[in-house]
Amino acid sequence: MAVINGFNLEKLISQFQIVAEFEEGHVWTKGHINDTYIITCRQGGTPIRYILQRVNHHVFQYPELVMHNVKVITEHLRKKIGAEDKFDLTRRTMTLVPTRGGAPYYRDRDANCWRAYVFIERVTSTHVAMLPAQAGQVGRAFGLFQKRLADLSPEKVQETIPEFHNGMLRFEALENAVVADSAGRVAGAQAAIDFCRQQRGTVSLLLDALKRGELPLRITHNDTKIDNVLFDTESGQVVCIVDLDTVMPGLVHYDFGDMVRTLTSPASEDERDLTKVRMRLEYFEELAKGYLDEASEFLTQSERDHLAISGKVITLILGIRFLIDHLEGDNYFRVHREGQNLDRARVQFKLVESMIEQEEAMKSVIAALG
Ligand code: GN1
Ligand code: MG
Repeated sequence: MAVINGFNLEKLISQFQIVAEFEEGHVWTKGHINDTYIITCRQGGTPIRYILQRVNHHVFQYPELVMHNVKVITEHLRKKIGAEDKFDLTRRTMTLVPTRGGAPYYRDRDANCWRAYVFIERVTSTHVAMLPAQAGQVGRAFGLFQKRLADLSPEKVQETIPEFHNGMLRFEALENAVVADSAGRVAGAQAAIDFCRQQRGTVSLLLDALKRGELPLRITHNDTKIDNVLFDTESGQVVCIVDLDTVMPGLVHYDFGDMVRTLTSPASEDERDLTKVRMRLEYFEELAKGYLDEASEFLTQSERDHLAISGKVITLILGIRFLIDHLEGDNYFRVHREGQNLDRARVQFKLVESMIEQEEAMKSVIAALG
């Protein structure tokens, strides 16, 4: 199909430096924020695919900053990875296709921001780790990702969503959403709201340590869920890390914490059967091993000391964000059924409980790793 959701995909893709002829396009439904289309073109008789995305400008109010960051990061990673081995470079790092005028994005008449990436073939992704070893692979991949960016000054990238991980502000926003009750959903979410209030002290643990000067700012990915890692269909090895929209100055704990959230639980982010949701220590152990294999060479002692608590902080903050969105009528995270954001929030809170129960064990794992 050439026209979907009122967007002429054939016309849009022709704005980019592609010589191939358009064949078809369809919607890619994963991801909570941007609109994604997979475009197939033909070049010399061979199909070639691209990712075409409309950046959500409600979430990213300055898409040009996002695209500045993506350009800086992809170019840096390409140099770094290419210096190690040039084989399959456009599979092992994301490659932006510039517009005909050479810009990193195209703005349409309605001010929508569009970008095109080379499609990475022969890969799969998952939202749940299948084996502890897979958690180790992902930990290593993000450790390496941070390491490759460690020589890039954090000032080179912009803060695309200010205060993204500011738990205290998220907590205040939750209290405001409760008072406003704009969608009439507060009564049905009382237990979840109470849980957040009990955990109030947890939300700011990382930011407080940053403010005290105990943790350094680095360039981090900030959305390290397992879904954002592509695995080779044949070998099962990590090929590429995707979704660079929130790469910005941050704490390594935002990345490690989100990995603990998504790599250790056997359940989906929106699972309704909460008995399935828990933090599995054997997955945590492999994740920590893999991550530290790459990251120990640049982490400070204090950064290491905060790794074990990062999961509960990041998971709680995301739970609060899902809960706020539920209370406000699902304006931010895309939902596919009613109540999905509340389900997502509940899963996060159950995971936080499980992480708190096993906090000492997680600390021992990290300590034993050197
Ligand atoms: C959103 O769009 P997606 O799935 O990459 C969100 C992340 C959350 C994640 C939870 C900009 O990411 O912060 O951790 O959902 N991205 C933004 O699945 O808010
Ligand atoms: Mg994202």
